[in-house]
Formats: sequence, C-alpha cells, structure tokens
Amino acid sequence: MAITPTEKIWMDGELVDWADAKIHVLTHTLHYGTGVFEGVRAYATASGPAVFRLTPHMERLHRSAKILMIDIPWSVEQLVDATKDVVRASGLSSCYIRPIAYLGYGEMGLNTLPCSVSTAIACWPWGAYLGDEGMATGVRMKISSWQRHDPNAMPPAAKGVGHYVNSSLAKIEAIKSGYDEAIILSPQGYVSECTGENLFVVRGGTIVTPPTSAGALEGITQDCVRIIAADLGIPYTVGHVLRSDLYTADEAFLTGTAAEVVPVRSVDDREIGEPGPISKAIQEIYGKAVRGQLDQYKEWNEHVA
Ligand code: PPE
Repeated sequence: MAITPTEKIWMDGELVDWADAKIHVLTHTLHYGTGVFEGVRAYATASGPAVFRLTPHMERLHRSAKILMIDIPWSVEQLVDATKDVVRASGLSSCYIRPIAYLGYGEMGLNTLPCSVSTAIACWPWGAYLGDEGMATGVRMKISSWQRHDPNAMPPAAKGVGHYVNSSLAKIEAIKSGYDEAIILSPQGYVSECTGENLFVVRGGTIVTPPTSAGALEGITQDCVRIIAADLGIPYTVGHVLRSDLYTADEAFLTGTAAEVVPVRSVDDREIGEPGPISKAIQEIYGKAVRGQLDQYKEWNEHVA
C-alpha cells in the first residue's frame, strides 16, 4: 500500500521535513533487523483528531525494546507527546502512525550493546488495510506453509523489525495463491495469528483467540475485543485453536490496528460464510469507539489538541 507524504516526521526529538527524514545505508537495523516498531491510528472525532490507545502502544514499544535489550532514550510520555506533535503537524484528521526505534549508524556486527538508538515517528493517510470489500463481506484466508517463529528463536511478544520477514513470507504466499491473508500456525501446530492481525473464532457462542504461547502478539485491538465482548455479555476465552476449529467455526474474524476488525469468509476454501452477528457487532462497536462515538470507551481516544 503506497505511502502519501505528510508534513513532518519526528526524529530523535525534532520535527524534520518529510523529504529530509533520511538515514545512512550502514544503519545497523537495515542490515540485521534489530529494531522495534508500532502501528497506531488516529481517527477524526467530534472534538478533533484522537489517537486510539496511544499510551498502550508506546508501552508495548518499550516492552518490545526491553526484550531486545534496546534502550529507548525517550519515556512513554515523551513518545506520546511526540506522536501528538506529528499528527498535529500533518493537519490530518485521521492517519496511520508508525513509531520505530532502531539502531543507528556507527557500529556493525551482532553485538548490539554499543549501538546508538534512534527513534522516529511518522504518519500518513492509510485506508482499509485488507480492502473495503474485505471489511464488508469478509476475507479469504489460507493457512500458511510458513510457521510462526518459535519463542526461543524470535520472541513473538516483541514487535521486532526482523520478525516481520516471517509475516512477509506468509503474506506473499497467500497473495500469490489467490487469497487475501494468511493464518500462521505455531511450531506445535496450533493456530497462532495472521501476518499482522490477531485471529478469533466463534464456536457455540464463545469467542476464542490463541494465547501468546502459540505465538500471538498481545494485540491492543484484541484487548478491545475482550472488553467489548464482556460488555455485550459474550463469553470470551484465550485458548488453543486447531486448524479444524477454523474450518468448522460459526464465525471468524481478525483484528489489528491497521486492519481494524475484519470478518473471515473462508479458510482454506472451507466456507464460513457471510459475516456473522458477533463479528458484525464487534466491528460496529469498534468502529464507533475509535471515532469517539461511545461514551463508555472515551478514555481510549487520546486527543491530539
Ligand atoms: N499480530 C501481529 C503480528 C501484528 O503485527 C499486529 C499489528 C497484531 C497482531 C495486532 O496488534 P494490534 O495492532 O495491537 O491490535 N500489526 C501492525 C502492523 C501491520 C503492518 O502490516 O505493518 C498494525 O496493525 O499496525
């Protein structure tokens, strides 16, 4: 999905012009994937742009960095303020936001401990990640031949830059095979998640989502689903999901900041069907919550102004 340039990018404490936000070709992270990032969205609300659950995203960035022993020289509060500055400078009412902490120029080799840490935050307009049609009628999924990394090889709890080679392999395989998105299994054969989204199945009226021990990221949208489901009185559990559970699900949907809430229409050509009532209810409530239209979730809208 193409990027449309905006005004400014925050780099190490300064707002620099979009075209000047450059780094050296010998930047450590470019060579070894040694960095951590986030994906955040800002939405138009009645009281101006608001970044959705910005603080939890920056807290997760810090947790990812801790796992990789990257010492981000900015606090969560400073990164929250910097993000609001970038969004304000863009003049956009809604956008996608990409914070990244990376190891800079000056050191090479696999000992990352002496490396300098740089931090940047950019934003740009981004539409429906899996397409407007996918949002409305559901996406076609394929179980990937690629496995999620073992937690002792690449900890899935860290949103590490290099980790996403695994997701890209699965994504291009799914696209080349004529599907919208991939589902990735853990090395033990349990359903993990999608390339950039958490996955949920609805069976017998209960929402089930795989645990972190199956390689799922602790999603912030996933956490919204947990809270919305509780408020709707829908049972919600974290537990192992088998590929056959997907084939026979009453409903399935996926969630992520970029993707939002997207119904699943089929898995490996086994039809799940039109978006079901639980998927539709969660999608609708999430869509209103991000736009500040629901009083009970207003603390999720972190206003820019
Ligand atoms: N799993 C993975 C692997 C993942 O990358 C994401 C977010 C999620 C689950 C959902 O997490 P959350 O956004 O907190 O609900 N993926 C981000 C990057 C996507 C991309 O393609 O780049 C995102 O959605 O912004």
